Order: sequence, then C-alpha cells, then structure tokens
Amino acid sequence: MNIKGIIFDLDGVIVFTDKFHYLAWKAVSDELGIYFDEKINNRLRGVSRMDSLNIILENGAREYSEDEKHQIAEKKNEIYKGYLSQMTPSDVSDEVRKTLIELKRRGYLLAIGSSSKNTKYILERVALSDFFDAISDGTNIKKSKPDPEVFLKAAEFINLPACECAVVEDAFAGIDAAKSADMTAVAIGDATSCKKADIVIGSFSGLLKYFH
Ligand code: B16
Ligand code: MG
Repeated sequence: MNIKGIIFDLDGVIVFTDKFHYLAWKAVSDELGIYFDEKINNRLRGVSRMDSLNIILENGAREYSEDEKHQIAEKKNEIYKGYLSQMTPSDVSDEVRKTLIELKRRGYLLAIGSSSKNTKYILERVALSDFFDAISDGTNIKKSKPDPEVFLKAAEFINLPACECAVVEDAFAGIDAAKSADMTAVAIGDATSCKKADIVIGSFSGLLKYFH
C-alpha cells in the first residue's frame, strides 16, 4: 500500500447527520402519507437527494411529476438545514478530531468526498472548513455514488493518482464507488459488513493502525 491521500465521506464518518436526514424525510413522507422508516433510511446512505426521494416514492400510491419531486426535495432540504443550523463543533467527536490531526501530522493529504450539497455548510458548523486539503461534494459532480466521480474529483483536487488514495466510507454505495475508482476502500459503521472493503475499522481511530 502506497497511500498518500485519504478521502473521507462526511455523513456517517466525520459527522452523524443521518439522524437529521431521517427526521426531515420522515416529516415530508408523513405529509405525503407515504410509509417511511429507519430501514428505508438506511438505503439512503451516500445516495444523492433526488435518488433518495425516488427510493422513498417507491412506497407512494401514485407517480410524481419532476416538478413535484423538486418541490418535495426542496422542502426536505429546508427542514434538514434547520437541523444542521443547530450543529456545533461538539458534533465532531474528540476521537475523530484527534485522529484527523494525527493523520495530517503523519503527512497524508486529507480530502472530503461526500454526495451532500450541504457539505461546506456542515463543515462550517463543526469548525472544519479550513482543515481539509480539498473538498469534493454534491456540488461538483454529475453522478452520485456508487459512481466513482466524487472520489476521482477529490484525488484530482489533491493531485494524486487514484491508486495512492484511500477512501473511508460508511455506505455500501461508497465502498462500490471507491473500488470503481481503483482506490483502497476502508469501511466503518454500516459498511463494515460489505465484503468488497479492503480494510474494516471498528472505530475512527483504527485508521492510525493502517496509515503510518
Ligand atoms: P444532501 P455522504 C450523503 O452524504 C448522505 O449519506 C445521503 O443520505 C444524502 O442523501 C446525500 O449525502 C445528499 O445530501 O441532500 O445534503 O445534498 O454520506 O455522501 O457524506
Ligand atoms: Mg456516508
């Protein structure tokens, strides 16, 4: 392994905004009279906003027009951003913060590779805006995970070939994306049961054992 750069997924790896996604999608689904639960929410990990909505609408009683879908997605995002606005630096654990600082000290280039269009706002809320060497997110991609685009862009932003990058992911879609990008895939959280992962870590500081 000749890894020089580490690309971090955001939701489920650095911060736990999945609970806010759940509450926002739940509010919107309840209003539409569409069944939604935590199990369905798990399928939305790493998936773009519109793809998430399409998954939720699988349980709808009718088809929705593109216009309606955009309005629903917009409403969900407004509710979601309301929750994000309450985030503070304490939403990043000491373990995550200390590990990131140590990896930087060891000389790794560190980037974010997230499907979220709210990435920069979230990083600002938790005081990590200036920490990473590059940010690749939902605003600079055309195709969402499991497509490798978000990670390939991150590698481009830190000027490294894909084979010198590792990706840390909590979503199956993200592990697939990392492997399609020819990167080393590190699984954490929900993704630890994904057979395609190259490395599995029980908690964030586990990275220090693999990246010296
Ligand atoms: P937004 P990640 C993903 O973040 C979330 O896991 C996924 O649930 C969400 O739908 C997606 O971002 C888009 O988020 O609506 O804020 O653009 O895990 O790729 O950091
Ligand atoms: Mg994630």
